[in-house]
Amino acid sequence: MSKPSITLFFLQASRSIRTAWLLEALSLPYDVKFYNRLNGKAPPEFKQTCGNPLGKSPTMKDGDLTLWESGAIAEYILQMWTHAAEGTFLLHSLAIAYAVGNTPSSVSDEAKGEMVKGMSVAVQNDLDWLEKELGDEGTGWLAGKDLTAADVMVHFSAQFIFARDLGTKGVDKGSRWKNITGWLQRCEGSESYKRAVQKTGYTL
Ligand SMILES: N[C@@H](CCC(=O)N[C@@H](CS)C(=O)NCC(=O)O)C(=O)O
Repeated sequence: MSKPSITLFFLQASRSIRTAWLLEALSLPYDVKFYNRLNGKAPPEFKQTCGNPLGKSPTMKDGDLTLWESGAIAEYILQMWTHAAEGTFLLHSLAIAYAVGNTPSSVSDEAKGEMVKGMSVAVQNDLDWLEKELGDEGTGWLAGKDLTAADVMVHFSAQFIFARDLGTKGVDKGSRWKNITGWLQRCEGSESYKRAVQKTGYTL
């Protein structure tokens, strides 16, 4: 087994528990360098080795990158899916909605169809990636064993694409993207999602 690239510099009785908890929740492998406090402070060996000029905990290393501020560390850990929700899935699918909605009436249906077909390639590619990430050997959630912010962010994007058929026209979604279909149902069956829908009256 290869060595985890993440090392958490963990100071006892500190915000470091935030980072450890998030890493555990997401099932991400990491090493811990544990330090007890000395006179209530981080001990000198913590400050000398963690790589954080402020000498505060948590500090996390991912390969050559050193990060501190527990909020920034949490964002770093979650950023891939949270940004893909907008920067990948909705970017490509909304482009279709905007293009179709703004095509002049002088453009023939055939030309419009060709344009949508061309733009659908990116959406389908994105969905194939999501399908693979949710693969049969996964936990049923995007990052870790339970629902996380990654699911919350990507769920709307996938739900919207399927509901509006943006880039997915003519595809048997339940068969090509069966993992996504099951995951959407799982997300929508979660108690927190149901409560959010009930409280807000959300519908698509
Ligand atoms: N805003 C920072 C605060 C970091 C911080 O102040 N950490 C405290 C522990 S909760 C610390 O390292 N104290 C030890 C010291 O200052 O020597 C964060 O959220 O990570």
